Amino acid sequence: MRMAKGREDRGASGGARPGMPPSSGILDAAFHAAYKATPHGETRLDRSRRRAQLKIVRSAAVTVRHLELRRRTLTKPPLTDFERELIANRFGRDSLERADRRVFRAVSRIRGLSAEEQRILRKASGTEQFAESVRRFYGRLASFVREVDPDLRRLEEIARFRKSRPRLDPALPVIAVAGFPNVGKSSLVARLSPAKPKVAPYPFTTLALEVGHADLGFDRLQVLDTPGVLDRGRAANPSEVEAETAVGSAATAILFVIDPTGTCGYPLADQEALLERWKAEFPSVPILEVETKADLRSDRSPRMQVSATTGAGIEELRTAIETMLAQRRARTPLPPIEETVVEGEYRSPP
Ligand SMILES: Nc1nc2c(ncn2[C@@H]2O[C@H](COP(=O)(O)OP(=O)(O)OP(=O)(O)O)[C@@H](O)[C@H]2O)c(=O)[nH]1
Ligand SMILES: [Mg+2]
Repeated sequence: MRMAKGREDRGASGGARPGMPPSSGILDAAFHAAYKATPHGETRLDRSRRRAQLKIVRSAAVTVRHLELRRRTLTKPPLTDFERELIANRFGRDSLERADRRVFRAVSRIRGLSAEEQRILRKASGTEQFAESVRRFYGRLASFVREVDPDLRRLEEIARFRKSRPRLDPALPVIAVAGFPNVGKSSLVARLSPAKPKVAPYPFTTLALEVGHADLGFDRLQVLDTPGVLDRGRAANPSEVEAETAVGSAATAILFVIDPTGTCGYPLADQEALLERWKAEFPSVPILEVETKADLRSDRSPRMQVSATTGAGIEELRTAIETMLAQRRARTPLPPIEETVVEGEYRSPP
């Protein structure tokens, strides 16, 4: 077992280099801490036994600390139900829980192994036995940690994904701006909030959720820009799945954006079909239907019409959103106070 000397930069990542398996950084840090053990003792034999004990205790402690740190990135702050749903839909149901369970099991096994080897060391009587104990422990420790490499990678991946998605405040309403690709959703989000999402004349410009905050009368509102959805069931790409998750799990209301001009590249009938499906699938979520790109057409429509380009109809749209949220608030009984604030449950975004 090689032990790295003199490398001090072993932070939370366990000194991992890009491309290396997570276990190699963790084990590197663990063996380095063990190497630095300087024992006290009356006799040479005492010191030798103590050195072996310290190597085992320290390498176990450092490994456990690193493994626990990886698990903690997903519990601090605690995952919201919406984040859980997003993760389940992106990485597979139970995939986070499975990885976490396996790393937790590795931690328990390492703790057990360390205690067992300490017992053996107490009874051992010669330097050869001490060295054998340490060798055996290092070998098992390394194999336990390597075994969970895929799980550590998965936890890292999920933590990165979580960090890159907006953290929604559960106390504030969320309006999900959704619909087919290229219809002008992001352009509307930019009109309704200070957010500056990317706008471009092709589908799938928005690939991930983004949030902007807006003040509407008494309401502070989270305006959620979502990727376009083509309504093709199982063939949906991860961005479409993300948009549907937001619509189904995060939205207080949906602002369904329709482009009737055809400039988005998708027929009106397909957009209407998606709208009908969502109405059926999410019957408790109010849907506000809006036709956009009004500057490109002159015909009338029973739906509200707006233009993100000229700003026409935007004030009316704000009022409609405000009215819808006020109606919803009037219908929703306030939860008991002790359920509304859970200490440490949520930290506002900076
Ligand atoms: N003329 C006109 N063009 C608009 C309007 N709103 C958006 N567009 C244009 O439509 C194209 C798509 O706009 P986006 O806001 O990126 O559309 P999106 O729905 O967010 O697109 P995806 O993120 O790809 O799903 C861009 O070229 C916009 O400039 C509008 O009201 N009038
Ligand atoms: Mg967009």
